[in-house]
Amino acid sequence: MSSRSTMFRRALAAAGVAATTLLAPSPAGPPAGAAPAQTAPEVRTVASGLEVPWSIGFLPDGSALVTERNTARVRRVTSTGQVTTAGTVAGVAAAGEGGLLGLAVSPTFATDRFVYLYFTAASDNRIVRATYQNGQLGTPQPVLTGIPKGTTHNGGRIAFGPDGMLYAGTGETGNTALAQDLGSLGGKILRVTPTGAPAPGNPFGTRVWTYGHRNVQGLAWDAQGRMYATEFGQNTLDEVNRIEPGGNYGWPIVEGSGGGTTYRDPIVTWTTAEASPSGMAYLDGSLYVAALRGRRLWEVPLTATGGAGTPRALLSGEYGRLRAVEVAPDGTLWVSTSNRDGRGTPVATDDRILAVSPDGGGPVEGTCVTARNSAHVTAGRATAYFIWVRAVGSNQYIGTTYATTSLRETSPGTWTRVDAC
Ligand SMILES: [Ca+2]
Repeated sequence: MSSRSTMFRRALAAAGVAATTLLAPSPAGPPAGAAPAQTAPEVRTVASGLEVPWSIGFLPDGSALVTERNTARVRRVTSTGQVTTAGTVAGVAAAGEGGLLGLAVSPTFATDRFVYLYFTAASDNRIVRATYQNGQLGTPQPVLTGIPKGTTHNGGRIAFGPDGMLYAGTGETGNTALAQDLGSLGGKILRVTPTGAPAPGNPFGTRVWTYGHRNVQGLAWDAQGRMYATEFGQNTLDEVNRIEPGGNYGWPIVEGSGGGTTYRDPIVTWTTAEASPSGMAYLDGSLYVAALRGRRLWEVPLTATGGAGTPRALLSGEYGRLRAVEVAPDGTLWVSTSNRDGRGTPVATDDRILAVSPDGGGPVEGTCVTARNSAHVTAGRATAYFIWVRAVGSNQYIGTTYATTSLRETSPGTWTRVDAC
């Protein structure tokens, strides 16, 4: 049973509904208007015709800003798929794996209007920030320059952590020695203040948070604030790592596991053909990893202690190379294709942004759940409300009646009745 179904069983138990009730099929069947039962993810194409969309960042209005690696454009994509151009970033020198890469919306965007960008310039990789107002990107100002650049392994993912600090995944640019060199910004995960200074509490008193990385393009935090990063292996093993300050993640001495006490072992490894992992997001107890060469979206369920359960492959081969994944305000995952990056086989509509519901749609943890009572209205039981869940594997809806309208998850695993969503 998926984590989401488990969550709903927990929710119902918390609401005073006996768990055994869920084992009986609902006499009324699925609520009116419910989608047919399915175990496959539900996928909606949000936008098409983009060019190597590399990073997605959501604005408070629910739309997203999207970087395009080679054109250096920042596009705005609304939830209904309207695409406009917010601006073109000056100074981007796109070549090889470099170009306009990461994007992160300021956690205080409502007051400062800042959007942060990571790109490959003529002489380095750098982080800048620019305002975004009235649909237009302002003039970028440098935040952090001097990150080594190369034809390959430029890293490029940036994200604000739960601590309000800016994190960046960098690459060793093909010069493997940089990864173990604490004096270089290459082959690292960096942690800086919003103005680019070493963040307070960093393990070496510098901008370095962790080292021994080959090429980091995915950063995410779980609900407990634990940090994770993806990493491209060379020829054998890609990695998902649990990130702890000061850690040495082994490259180029160790690829994959086997680091002993000196190097941190990953919590997941894949062959490079199965993965080549770029972006990563956390949703509902799982990490989701966008795989380029692997042409799939990996779900990595997390254990209570921050380890990994058995990964599950989604969308295998269906959409080609996948680059970015972010949680949208509606609880879906927005995933970008990367089929026009020179290594893919694009179709006419590429590149695309997809909205993916990993468990086939339905309510999402963390949001408010409104019971749908139309089936019971039809059955003459208008005072009772109906909560439904989909039983993974059986293709059946299971449900029960419930005498209130809505539940809201007030803390992880704790659901509270509310009058309305
Ligand atoms: Ca490693």
